[in-house]
Amino acid sequence: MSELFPGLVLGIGKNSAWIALDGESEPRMAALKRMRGKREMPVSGDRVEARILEDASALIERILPRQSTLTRRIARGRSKVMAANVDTLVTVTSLADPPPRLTTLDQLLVYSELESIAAVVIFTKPDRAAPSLRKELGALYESLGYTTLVVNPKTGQNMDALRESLAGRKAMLAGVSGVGKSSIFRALGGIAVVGELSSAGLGKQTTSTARLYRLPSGFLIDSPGVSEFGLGKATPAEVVQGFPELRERAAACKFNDCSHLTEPGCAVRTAVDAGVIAPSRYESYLRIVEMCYTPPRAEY
Ligand SMILES: Nc1nc2c(ncn2[C@@H]2O[C@H](COP(=O)(O)OP(=O)(O)OP(=O)(O)O)[C@@H](O)[C@H]2O)c(=O)[nH]1
Ligand SMILES: [Mg+2]
Ligand SMILES: [Zn+2]
Repeated sequence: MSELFPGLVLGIGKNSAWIALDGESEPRMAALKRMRGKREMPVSGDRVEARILEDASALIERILPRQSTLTRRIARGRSKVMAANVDTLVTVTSLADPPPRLTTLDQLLVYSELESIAAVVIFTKPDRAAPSLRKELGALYESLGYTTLVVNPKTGQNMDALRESLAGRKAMLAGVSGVGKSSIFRALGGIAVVGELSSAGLGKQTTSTARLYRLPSGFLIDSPGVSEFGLGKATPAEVVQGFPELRERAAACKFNDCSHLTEPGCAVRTAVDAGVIAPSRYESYLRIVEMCYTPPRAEY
């Protein structure tokens, strides 16, 4: 039989995948091998071993063990693997069109904190918003310790800085539709392997399947909609762990099971009232708790 070549999965279709073999720049369409009647499904970011077939397409023989997976939490504690070997979540938020959705941004940051992966905060469309907004949001997320950049993929503004901060990272872009994820991906020189892989009916410019751009010693995945990143069920205590500045103060609350909602002697609310914690961050905490938490039913 022919030789096996190592490669990287760029994107997934129904019964096939796009892969880039190591050392090659052109992606190849790859079929998946049937294992005991079932196909073992690779995901973007997977390392694989493949054979090259006569028509230059490939056959994935083996998916190598994953170092980590990025999962989407769905109902009843189940989860779905979205990507493999990702170590950085690159959140993208536009300053205008659509207006910044800070709860979504904060939810992605909570996800990265709970999954123990790095997060980068990107703001796009500075040309469409007041400079004061750019400064205010940039300063807020910078102060929380996140690498924060304002970029314009159309003019190239700060794209070199972004490329630099992604070097060596295995990253995935995330953000709501229309914020500029694909524009960033293209401006960095991403390989667009949509075509046969895109699922119909989502609007022609909307990304419907993960795509991937290989960086020197890393990669960047352009992901479809942010709705994929639900936090599932989480208690207020778990959500707090996703907010570094809340987590830091929660220890000083009067009750050690304080949910920071209405309890007296709450150090988190004191810090919000004192202007030490940004109101928008506390607002996000409240909304995320509301979305994620169903209190245990009272027993009668
Ligand atoms: N003026 C301006 N327009 C931008 C900027 N970044 C992106 N755009 C435009 O915003 C629109 C949406 O960008 P996309 O890159 O398709 O957004 P996306 O996040 O990939 O959207 P989905 O694939 O639907 O999730 C496009 O028309 C881009 O040209 C920017 O910094 N300034
Ligand atoms: Mg897109
Ligand atoms: Zn509290």
